Amino acid sequence: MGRHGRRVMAVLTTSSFLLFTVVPVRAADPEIDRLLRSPVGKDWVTNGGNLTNQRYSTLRQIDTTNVKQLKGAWMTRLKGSGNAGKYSFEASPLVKDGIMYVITGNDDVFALNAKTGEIIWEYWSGIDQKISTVCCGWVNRGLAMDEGKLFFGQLDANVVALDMKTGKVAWKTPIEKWENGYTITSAPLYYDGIVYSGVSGGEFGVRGRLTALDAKSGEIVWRWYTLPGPGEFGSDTWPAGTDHSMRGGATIWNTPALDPDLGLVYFVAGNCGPDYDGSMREGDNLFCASMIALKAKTGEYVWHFQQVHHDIWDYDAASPVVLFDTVIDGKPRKGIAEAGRTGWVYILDRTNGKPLIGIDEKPVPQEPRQKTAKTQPIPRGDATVPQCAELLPGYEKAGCIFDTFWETPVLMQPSGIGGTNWSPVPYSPDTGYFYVPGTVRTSAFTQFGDKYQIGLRYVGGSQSAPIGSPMSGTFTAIDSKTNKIAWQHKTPYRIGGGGGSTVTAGGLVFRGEPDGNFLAIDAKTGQELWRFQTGFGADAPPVVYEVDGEQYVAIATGGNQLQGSAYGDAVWAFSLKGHLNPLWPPPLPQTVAGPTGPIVAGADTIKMGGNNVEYSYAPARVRIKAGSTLTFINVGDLPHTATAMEKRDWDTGALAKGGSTTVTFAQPGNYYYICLPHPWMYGQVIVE
Ligand SMILES: [Cu+2]
Repeated sequence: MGRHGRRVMAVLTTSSFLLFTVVPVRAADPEIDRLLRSPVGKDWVTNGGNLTNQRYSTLRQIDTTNVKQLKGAWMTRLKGSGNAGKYSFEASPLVKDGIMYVITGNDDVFALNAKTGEIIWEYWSGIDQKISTVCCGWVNRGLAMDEGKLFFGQLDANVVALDMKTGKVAWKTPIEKWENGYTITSAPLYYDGIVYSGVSGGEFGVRGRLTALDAKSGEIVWRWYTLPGPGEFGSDTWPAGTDHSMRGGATIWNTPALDPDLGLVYFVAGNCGPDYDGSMREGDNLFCASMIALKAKTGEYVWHFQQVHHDIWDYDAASPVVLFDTVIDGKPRKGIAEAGRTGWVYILDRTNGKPLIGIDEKPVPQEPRQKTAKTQPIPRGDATVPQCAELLPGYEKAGCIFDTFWETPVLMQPSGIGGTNWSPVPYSPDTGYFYVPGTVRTSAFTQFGDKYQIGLRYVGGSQSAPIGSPMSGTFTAIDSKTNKIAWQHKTPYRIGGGGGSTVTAGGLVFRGEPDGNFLAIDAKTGQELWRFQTGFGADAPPVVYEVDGEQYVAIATGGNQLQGSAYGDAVWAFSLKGHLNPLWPPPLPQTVAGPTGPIVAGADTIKMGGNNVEYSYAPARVRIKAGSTLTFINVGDLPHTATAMEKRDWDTGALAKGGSTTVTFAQPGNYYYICLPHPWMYGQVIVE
């Protein structure tokens, strides 16, 4: 930048006329930078559409009057990449000059002809299939690009650049080591010569950070830790004289946004570690569950807003921040918003991090053993999901958001994987609405402590959904001027965990459903106008582009293991001239928590991670005689446990790939169990 700066200064002193021709050259990559700063048109060059993450396309060939004619233009299978139960396919494809680039849950990248779907080149990541520090499915949320390269993070914690023409590796930079708990799942952001990448691993006692890399060389330009070191700003929100903040999580699960006029890069940091045990980390614990603004060139701190103080519920911020401009009380304002797992949308002024509509600090229930924060920030407006749980048989207590828990399970809503999770939230300047997907699910929260060991899970408790409890979702238009619901759909399946939507100037919101349907909705009224069965879990955010004058809408359909949707390896593109018809519906996701499948009598072995479905027990339900012994064997890739639900009075402990152990069931009864690292894996043993 220094060199460019000097050149511009020199021009300034000689001629103000020349300034007009020189200023646009300030950026290293003029065309991509111009597209990133502009409303989204023909190309879709970054995960969120442009620097705002609005996912708003100005294309209007497909609109509310003709969307019923939409059909598949092409569908391409990506040669089996990421086509197994351990993967989620959540990436937004990028499109530039008629070529589509898409990355799968195995970090494999494909270039496709965006008009025909034909594969042009492929990059196979070859990542280690034994990465044991994956939190919530093998996933990659997308790519970034500059003039000639594609950028992405891998699950092995490398940031990689590929040549866009050939798919060959241009550079590869390790951010950290997966063995230490660090993985990358977010799509990076590219702008003005810099690649910004987050890091995941908040469940493994890591220290979160945003890393800025030189796009040309891959060198690290700066990194900003989301957890303050001793004496740094925010360190007084952690217990003095301890190193708990060094393993406090606050990882970055999603793509930053950037305001080039203010020169700021924005992002959100995730949950505190250990997730459910706050006993040793008294204080607000900055910068867990916070929105943060840094100077884009230097990484210097500018402002932050913490959404949840001293998080013990896994109520983190995982959805990308959205920048938008608005008028409030007659004054133009620069806004930023983010939808949290709490079910609220947090709307701030992006110049200073102050609430734009109003967020009030209010007293909340206290649990001294958890060192709970006295107050929490409560946004004015509406939540998109219920914030109180109902009492269920077998439990002593049900509570509302920010209620407390210790060793006895307490039912709460939203669950820690409820509200809006990783899914992006689009914003339409036409309607002024945010389109917010939400998961409705109850969790039984418990604390049981965890000893920190590098590279192992460090969560300090659990939050499984009770057996038989319902799971569903909401899709809500939130008015950005009031933070209130404009319209809302109840959805049959959980959403918000990975899918998300995109909105167009044609007045349409496009979004996938975990049951495979791809929908078009009237952005103003919420009315459903079109649906199409893609044949695979449609749990990725769609994109909109144009080739040779024809508008397309595309979505990756490969399922999402956390949503329980059917896996696959397909990309679909739709247009008004398309002629492909829908496929048969795939198996449906669960709407009730608990083990499924037939009860197998007399089984003696339970396979964990088998049948190409990593997060499963097979058979999941067995009937045995009292005194029988069951062998649990891990045939999957990740470490799994079988742990008695709630009471934890029997437990296989963590079994690595290939590991096995036995459990003898002496007493008749009905025994439910879960996998502690993956509490959405359920099993049942009926002992007679
Ligand atoms: Cu597991």
